[in-house]
This record gives sequence, structure tokens and C-alpha cells, in this order.
Amino acid sequence: MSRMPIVGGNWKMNAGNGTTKQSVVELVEGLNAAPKPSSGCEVFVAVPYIYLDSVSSTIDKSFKVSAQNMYKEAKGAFTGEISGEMLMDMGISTVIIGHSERRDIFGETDALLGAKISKALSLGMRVVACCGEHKEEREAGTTMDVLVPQLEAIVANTEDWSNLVIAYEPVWAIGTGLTATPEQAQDTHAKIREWLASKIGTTADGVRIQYGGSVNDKNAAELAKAPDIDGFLVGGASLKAGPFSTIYGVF
Ligand code: G2H
Repeated sequence: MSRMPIVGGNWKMNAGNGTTKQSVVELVEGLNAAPKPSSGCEVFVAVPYIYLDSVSSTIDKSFKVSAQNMYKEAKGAFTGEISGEMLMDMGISTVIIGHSERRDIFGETDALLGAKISKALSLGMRVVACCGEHKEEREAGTTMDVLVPQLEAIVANTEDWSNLVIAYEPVWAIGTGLTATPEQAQDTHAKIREWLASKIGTTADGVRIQYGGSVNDKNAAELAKAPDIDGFLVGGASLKAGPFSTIYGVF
């Protein structure tokens, strides 16, 4: 089954390639001047909450704008949180949920992430749900044992799979410069799809699985050839327009 590739630039806690409104403006200007994504590839930038509005109103419409997180409730006494309802009201209909930095640094559990996924999907949002294993887990051969509970939380909270994208991001490859080889990534993507098929049948053929973890303008083309890699979630290399446009340009 053909799946439209999807590439996301996850800016994380970066204002473009800096810490200022100006550095955001510079990255948006760079992207607006860069080669546009092909019509056969969906591209989004996931920017810090505080810049969602300004980036949405200035970036070329060939890019979607995404949040990096949201809370599971609509409103209330949840200091520091942002709801899906608020994002949708701002015209932001894509959200990353469960990035390993949310899990490892902020202690987000599969139960909480499942509730967020359920909420975001119920609002009609496109969800990029992340999963991944740590270095010692891969070395111990327990990658799928670690991924399965993460995937179960996704499956348990997803009825309509048309808006659900999975991002497989081995934690040992995130921001480390260590990329999974195309063979390693393909092998895990295929196992994820096979596991999904055991739960949701042939619908799994249509679920897009992005690879994330030190994707850059040098390794993207090779990774993109793998049949079960349906795009990338890019961190560091999305902070400059040149490398990011080269990456989405491989699709
Ligand atoms: C993985 C990725 C983006 P980087 O976290 O989600 O970051 O490309 O910097 O490894």
C-alpha cells in the first residue's frame, strides 16, 4: 500500500536556531525561500507553543505547523499546560505526543500519553505518537518488549487510524549523532507494522511510521529507501532551512 511520506521538524525548546523571536523569523524566512515540499510529501514544523501563532501566520502554506505536546483536559487548574481545544482554536491541528524527552525528562507515562492521544484524536487532530527504546534495551535484545507497551497505549486509544502517525525514535539515536542504520530502522519499522497488523489487521498497512534519531541531510536519502520508513521526525537538522529542505526533498 502506498503511504504518503510525512516529515516533521521538531524544534524542541529552540526558537529556530537560537533563543529569540528574531531567530524564529530567520528560520521561517529560510524555509519560505527553500525548495517547497513535493505534493507527494507532508511536511510540518513543531514549534514551541509561544511561537505557534507567529509561525502559522508567516510560514508558507506548504508547511503545516504542529505543537510538541498538549494536555488531556480542555481547561482548568493545570498550571503550565495547553489543551488540544486551545490548539485547535489557534488553527493548530497537528501534535506530537509522547516524545522520549516527555517520557524520560518529564515522567509522562503510557497511561497519560494514551489519554492525550485519545483526546487529540477526538478533536480531529493529527497525532504523531512516539515510541522508542534505550541503548541498553536494544543491546539486551528487548527492543520490541519495550515498544509493545508503548504501542499498546496507542492502539487502545485509537479508533480511526487515518490521523495517527507513529514516530519510531530509538532513544540512543536522538541528538547523539548515532543514527540507526537503514537496516536497523527498517527491521524495527517492519516489526512495529507486523505487531500492529496483529492488532488492527490490514489497517496497519496504511499507518505511516516515521523514523527519528539524528536524521540529517547526509543520511536521509538512504534511510528513505527502506520500504517501511514513511518519513522522518527531525530534531537538530530541522533548525536550519538548508538541511531540513534537503531531508524532506528526498521524498
Ligand atoms: C529525535 C529527533 C527529533 P534529533 O528526538 O524528534 O531529534 O534529530 O536531533 O535526534
